[in-house]
Amino acid sequence: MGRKLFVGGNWKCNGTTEEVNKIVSTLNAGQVPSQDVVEVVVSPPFVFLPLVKTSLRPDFHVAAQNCWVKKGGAFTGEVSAEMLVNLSIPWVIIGHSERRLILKESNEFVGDKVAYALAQGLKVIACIGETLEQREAGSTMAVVAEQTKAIAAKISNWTDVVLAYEPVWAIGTGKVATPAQAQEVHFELRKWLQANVSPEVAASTRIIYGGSVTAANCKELAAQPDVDGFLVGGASLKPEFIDIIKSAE
Ligand code: G2H
Repeated sequence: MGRKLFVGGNWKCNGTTEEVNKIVSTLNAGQVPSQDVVEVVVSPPFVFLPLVKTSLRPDFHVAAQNCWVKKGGAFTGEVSAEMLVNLSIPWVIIGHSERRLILKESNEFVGDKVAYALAQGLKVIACIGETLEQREAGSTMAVVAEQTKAIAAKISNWTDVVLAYEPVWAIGTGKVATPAQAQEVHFELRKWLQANVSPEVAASTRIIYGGSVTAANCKELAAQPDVDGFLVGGASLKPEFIDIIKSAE
């Protein structure tokens, strides 16, 4: 069976109650292909998760933007995977580059988080990607392989994992990777999974692209054989997110 297109909206640290209600209204009114064709997941900040979960159309799902690396307890400011499960939040984004770079989350820490979240029953959007310096030094594949290896070392079942390739130089910069650049890395990542995990996991795991995705560039990216969807930031706060979902048509 083919891989179903996945379109995620990462709202990051944005929004007021009024703005969230407006985005949800726009999403609820959108005419999009059925969930047999495209899986849509939006990721509001933690505080808006219950509001979005109750007001969002049932064919779209929600994700948290992070969760704690182990069972909850004395970890001030953190939100545990158990809490997300308790609220029936099905998905979580882990390892976004903004957390890796600003909050210094290491490859190993990200791997541990992915494993813990999966063990609690969450589905995970696991993010990887190289910086501009790393790309210019020719180490893109080595970097993303190392990040993926740290995840692969901690998990045995990839069924509930979506791998998001997000080159840091393309994030929020308006400088999207070309379809060829995205395809090249996605192809290599799939090859890495084939050699280091299994041919089945390589064939079935969705590898999505993130970094300045818009309605204007999504079609060409989605046409690449190894690009299975998107993680969209800025454009997911706007009505054009509906057009990005329609790239499945
Ligand atoms: C990459 C992406 C969403 P943007 O971070 O994860 O954001 O589309 O704004 O580059």
